[in-house]
Amino acid sequence: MSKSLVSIVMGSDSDLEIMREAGKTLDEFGIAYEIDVTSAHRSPDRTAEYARKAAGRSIRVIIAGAGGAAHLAGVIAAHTTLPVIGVPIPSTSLQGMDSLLATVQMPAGIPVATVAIGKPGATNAGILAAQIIALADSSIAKKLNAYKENLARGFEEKSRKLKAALNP
Ligand code: RP5
Repeated sequence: MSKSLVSIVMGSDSDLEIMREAGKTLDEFGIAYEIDVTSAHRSPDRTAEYARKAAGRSIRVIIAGAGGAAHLAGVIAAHTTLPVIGVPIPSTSLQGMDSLLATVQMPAGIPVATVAIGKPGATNAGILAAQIIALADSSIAKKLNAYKENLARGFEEKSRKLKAALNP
């Protein structure tokens, strides 16, 4: 089994359904990843250790998802120089606006690349992680080009169907 290049981590097991989308995306590019749960607030020592040791375990990018007062991505970024992508999870009555702001509003010096709330964000986190890894891996770069071409082909098909439906 190849070593994990991406770590997908989340603040609660209740975040898994959304964070699985990041894993599915990495699967499409054939990038090995690990998944774990750790909390900035409920297991702070474990979270710090997880972040400190990630680079030594072959990890190149960390994707961190959390809801509510979502400090997980920021705390992880404080303990590593690896790129950290934050996924805001809509898990409270504020529907992710709370976690979006908590994740994105990092102070200067500790960046977290914040993506959209929920599943689209988790998907994009997977793509962004692949793009970072592709900088030093031409086989992943080729797969990213194919992915974009496939997206565009899908719209040619949508356009053809729409025109056929409007002008039968
Ligand atoms: C956050 O609180 C987690 O990331 C999750 O989105 C939210 C609720 O967690 P649970 O109460 O479901 O464990 O820390």
